[in-house]
Amino acid sequence: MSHNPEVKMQSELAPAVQADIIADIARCIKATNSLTILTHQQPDGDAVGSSLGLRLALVKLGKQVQVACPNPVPDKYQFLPEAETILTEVSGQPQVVVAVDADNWSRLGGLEAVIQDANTTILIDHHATNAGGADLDYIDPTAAASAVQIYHLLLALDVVPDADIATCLYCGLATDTGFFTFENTTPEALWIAAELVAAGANPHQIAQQVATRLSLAAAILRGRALASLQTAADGRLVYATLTPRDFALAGRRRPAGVRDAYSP
Ligand SMILES: [Mn+2]
Repeated sequence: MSHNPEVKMQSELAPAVQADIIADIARCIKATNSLTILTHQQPDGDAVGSSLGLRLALVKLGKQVQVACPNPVPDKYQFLPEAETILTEVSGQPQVVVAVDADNWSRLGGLEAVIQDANTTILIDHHATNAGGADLDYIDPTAAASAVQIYHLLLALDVVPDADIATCLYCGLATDTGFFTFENTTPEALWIAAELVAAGANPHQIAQQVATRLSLAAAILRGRALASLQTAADGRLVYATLTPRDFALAGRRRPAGVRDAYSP
């Protein structure tokens, strides 16, 4: 199949919807030597992937960058490039702070105070409920993931994603779209996914790490949950029950959230 010169690249087809604020953030970043990236508690694939992708890009620009999250990175995201650089505490007194994927400040948990003490705050998030409040608010509910916004920011910073950056951002985009099955699977999400794969992200390996592989404990819990299914309200309600004994049988402590019970 020959290349069709009529086919335009994603960046031409889907310009960032908030180019002005992105340009402002890019200018602020370029003028800064040291940045701190924060993301939300109980981090998901977008929180981890977007933060790490942004960190790698800023390091490429010669910046000093630390990333912090109130909770440790879940095991299934530890494969991401330089995941070990994510700290649970902030060192020093950061002047420029970028909050990523946090739909409100309280989601930063114990790190929220860092925002109050900073000179300049930048918020990058895609939740429609986000009320903003940073010095530079880049809130775009049309973005499928914060990873999409980071991608647009990297274009504004003239950073071409390498394979590591692409892997981090693809992980964020894929997990927030349910591996391109949720309603937020827009043309833009797919174009950017294609760009990230072209840049070196491996969709198969990332899906294997994040979604396909299952630990024995998680498999046992899923099995017991399915075996416990009951119906109510004339079959309109279906529910499953997991008791402390189920968790003990699976060799796993009862997690804080139900979703965690299922995590690989
Ligand atoms: Mn997200």
